[in-house]
Amino acid sequence: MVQVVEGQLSGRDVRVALVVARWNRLVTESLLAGALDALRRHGVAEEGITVVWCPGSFELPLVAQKLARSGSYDAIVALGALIRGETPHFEYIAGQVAAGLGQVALQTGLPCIFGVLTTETLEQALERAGGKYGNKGAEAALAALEMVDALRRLR
Ligand code: DLZ
Repeated sequence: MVQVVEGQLSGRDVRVALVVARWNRLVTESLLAGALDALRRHGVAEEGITVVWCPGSFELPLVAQKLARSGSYDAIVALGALIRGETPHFEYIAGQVAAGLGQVALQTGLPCIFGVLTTETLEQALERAGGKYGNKGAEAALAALEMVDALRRLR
């Protein structure tokens, strides 16, 4: 018989750290609000949620690594907004952040979710932070819950 493993969206006994970039704060505050709402709706306890601010997206992987190594969390969600029009070396920074967060996940074995918007304009970012394209912060939080449950099932 085929064994199928798929994580469920349960926040029970889940501890999540959200690391949030302050750059483009108008956007990242909305991503954070969406993520918090999603975690609470799925049953994550208030004491199971930690929010850490950092200066910009470039700093997200280092903070995520520190949090992941602490042993205090089941998943890390990194939230940021990189906007090409305002960001020289946009591709370089975006690539570094994506690779860095991926490394944290592989090195620590913890889900480290990429909730970083990469858009051409501020308007496009806002559309994805509670606007017409939803809230990518909420989606990142749900991805974290699914991954925590999937990894628990694979133990
Ligand atoms: C410097 C910079 C620029 C130009 N643009 C952004 C951005 O669009 N989004 C973002 O999250 N951070 C930006 N930063 C800040 C860098 O990520 C980083 O915080 C600084 O270069 C300090 O290392």
